Amino acid sequence: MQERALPKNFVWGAASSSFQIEGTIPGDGRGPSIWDDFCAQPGKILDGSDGVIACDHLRLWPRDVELLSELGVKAYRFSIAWPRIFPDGRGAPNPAGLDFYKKLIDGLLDKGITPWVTLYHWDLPSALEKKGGWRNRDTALAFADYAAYFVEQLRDRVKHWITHNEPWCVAVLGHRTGEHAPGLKDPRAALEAAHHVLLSHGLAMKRIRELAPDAEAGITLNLNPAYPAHPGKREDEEAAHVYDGDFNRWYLDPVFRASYPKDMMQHYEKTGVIGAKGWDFIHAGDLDTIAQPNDFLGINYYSRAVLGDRGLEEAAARKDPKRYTGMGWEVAPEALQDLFVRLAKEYPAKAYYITENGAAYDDKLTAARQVDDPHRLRYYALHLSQVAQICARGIPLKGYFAWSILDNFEWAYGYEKRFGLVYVDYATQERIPKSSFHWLKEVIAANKVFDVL
Ligand code: IFM
Repeated sequence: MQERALPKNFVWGAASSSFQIEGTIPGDGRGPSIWDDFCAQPGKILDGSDGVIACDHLRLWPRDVELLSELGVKAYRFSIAWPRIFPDGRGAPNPAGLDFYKKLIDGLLDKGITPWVTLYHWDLPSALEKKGGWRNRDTALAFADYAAYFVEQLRDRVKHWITHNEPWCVAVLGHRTGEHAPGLKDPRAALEAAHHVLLSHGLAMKRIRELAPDAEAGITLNLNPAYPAHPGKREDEEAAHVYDGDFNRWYLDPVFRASYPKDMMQHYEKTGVIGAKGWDFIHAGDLDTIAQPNDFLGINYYSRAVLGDRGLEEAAARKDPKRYTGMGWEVAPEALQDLFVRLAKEYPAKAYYITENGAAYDDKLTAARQVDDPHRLRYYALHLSQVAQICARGIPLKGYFAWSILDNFEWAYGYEKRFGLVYVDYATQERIPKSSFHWLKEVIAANKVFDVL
C-alpha cells in the first residue's frame, strides 16, 4: 500500500455552517432568515423539517468543540448567521448573537483550534429578502456593513475570514432552479444575484483589509470540473465547455481576472436569459471591486460532471456506493487533482484550501450505538490521496476541511442525508463518532494517508 505524506504545517480542519447546526433558543434574538421562510413552505424540504432545533449547537457547542479537539483538527470552519447579528439585516445589532460567537471562538482558541469564519453561508435575513434580496444591489452594501461590524468585534481573535460560501448555489439553486431559498425560478435573477454576491465579496474584502490587515481573507467557490462523456465528440465537448462556464468560470473569472467569460455572456444573450434589459446590473468599476487580491481561494469539491449520454451501464452503477454517494454524486477523486492542475495554471493563487469535501451515505446506528461507515471512510481516503499528490506537485494547497463534523440539516433534503464524521441522533441529540471519525483522527495525527482501492 502506498503511503503518502502531507506537508509539514498542513492545516487539518472540519467544517459546518450556522443554519445547518445551530438551531434557535426562544428569545435568542436571531431574526428570521430566508431559510426559515423556505422551510415553512410546504413541499420545499424533503422530510418537511426546518432549522429550529437542528443539532442544537447553540446549547451543545462545548460538546462539539470537544469532538473537534478529539479529532485533532487544527482549524474549524463555521459560519455566522447574519440575522443573529443583525436581526433585520442592518440597524441595531443583537448582543446575544455576538456573545454566542465570542464564547464559541474563545472555546476553540482554548483548545488550540483556529477559527475560520465564513460570513455568509446562505441564511440571508428575511428583512433584506423583502427588499429584493441578492437581486437588489443594496444587499451587497448591507453585507459589507455587516461584515465590517463583525470583523471589528472579533478581529482580536479571528485571523481567517471567508466572505462567501458557494455563490453558485446562492445564484443558481436559489434563483434559477428554485431548489434553495428564496426559491425563485428566474434565470436572469440568478445572474443578478451572482453579480451582487460577488460584488459584496469585493466590498467586504476592502473593509476586512482596513480593519484587520494582519488577517487572511478569501472566498470559497464550489467547483465542479466538467468532462465530455465521449472525448472528441463535438456535442459533448461543447456541453462540457458551457457547463464549465456556467458553474466554474462565471465565478473564477471575475474573482481572478476582473471579467466575466465572454463566451458565457454571449451564451446568456443568445439563449434569451439576459433579455432586453441587458447587463444593466453590472456597473462601471464593479469588476475591479470584485477582483480584490485574495490571500487564498477556498474550494469545495464533491464530484465532477460528465456531459453527454453515459448509457445504461452508468445508470446501473449509480446503485454502487463505491461509484456514487448517497447524494447520487459520482465518487471522482482523480478529477480533484485535474482541477488543481488547472487552477494552478489558469487561476494561480497564493494559497488554496479545500474548505469542504466529504460524502453522505445512509448510515445506520447499531444496537451497540456505533456507526460503521466504510464508504465514507473510503471516499475520504481516496480524496486525501489526491490531496497529498497535489501537494507533492508543488501546488500551494495548504489545508483540508472535512465536511462535516456533524450530521446536519442538508438543505432541501432536510435531515435525510448525513454528511457527518459524527452521527447525530436527532431524537436525543447524542453525538456518536463514526468509524470514519476514528480513522481520520489517526490520519491527522500521522499526517499521512495510505492509498486504498
Ligand atoms: O451541506 C452542504 C454545504 O452547506 C455546502 N456545500 C455542500 C454541502 C453538501 O451538500
